[in-house]
Amino acid sequence: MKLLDGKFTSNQIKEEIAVEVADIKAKGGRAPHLAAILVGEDGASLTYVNSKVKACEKIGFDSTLVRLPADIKEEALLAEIEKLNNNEGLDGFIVQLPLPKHIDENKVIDAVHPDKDVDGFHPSNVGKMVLNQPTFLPATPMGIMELLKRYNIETSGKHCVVIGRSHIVGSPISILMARKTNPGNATVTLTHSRTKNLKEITLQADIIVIALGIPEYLTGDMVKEGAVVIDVGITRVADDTKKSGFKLYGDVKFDEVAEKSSFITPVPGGVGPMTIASLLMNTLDSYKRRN
Ligand code: BQF
Repeated sequence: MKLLDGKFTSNQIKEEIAVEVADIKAKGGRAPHLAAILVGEDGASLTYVNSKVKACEKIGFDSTLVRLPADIKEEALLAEIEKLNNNEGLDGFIVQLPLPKHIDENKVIDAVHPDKDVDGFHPSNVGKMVLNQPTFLPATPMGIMELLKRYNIETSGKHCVVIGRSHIVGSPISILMARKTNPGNATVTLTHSRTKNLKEITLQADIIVIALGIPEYLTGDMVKEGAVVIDVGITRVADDTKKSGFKLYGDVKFDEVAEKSSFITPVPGGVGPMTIASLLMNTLDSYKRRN
């Protein structure tokens, strides 16, 4: 088993971007600028958005965090989004998900201008992704593709089984893995909660991408010898022995599955850091498009 080290790889990418940013600034250019809207006080969301801001600082991007109360009205949130759409000094922004239940996530996604949609969630950008046109790819699937690319993992002609069909991970990664690109060109099976005989399917997988949010769901008996396993899950489970008060669990029973796999992502330090790196790459791309 070899580790797919997302922490290491994301640091490499951040270093590459930092060099470009330093070069831009040395030539008198302005810094790329990413903004994030955070609604409410959810602990995990706050951690995620803070690590995005911190990553910006580390590589020389400008960043802006817009914090809004959990009970903000939908129209008020849409008005904030419109302000960021019209802010010429911004290269891109994200609205941290999930949102409070009284807010329609689809309306929010539609409101972000596609040219500033560095999360790649707008229907127009999803359409471009499907058509293999240049666009912002959603950060987590993009990070997985980047990890596969940098570790030279062969995907062409391989059977990739995706577990979970979310709009954020499962659905887009199945599209990217099936596209006529490298990495890509895989034969993809997209499985979900209605799938029958999942184990029969995963046992045929050369590559498994699991994005369920169910701790340790994928066990050793479900994995073929030599498979590549990508664990997108990150669930916080209370743990008094930890300083933070919780431990992070992936969707993979790591020790069992590691024994069988050729490559596997750890949790933490696997896909998560690659998500952040991809967001930064999209922001730099947006900057270049605009300058
Ligand atoms: C790591 C996310 C579920 C719902 C909304 C590094 C992140 C996570 C883990 C991170 C995630 C998950 C993010 C690690 C952003 C990934 O070291 O393993 C970074 O910050 N993520 C998000 O913004 O929203 C989510 C998961």
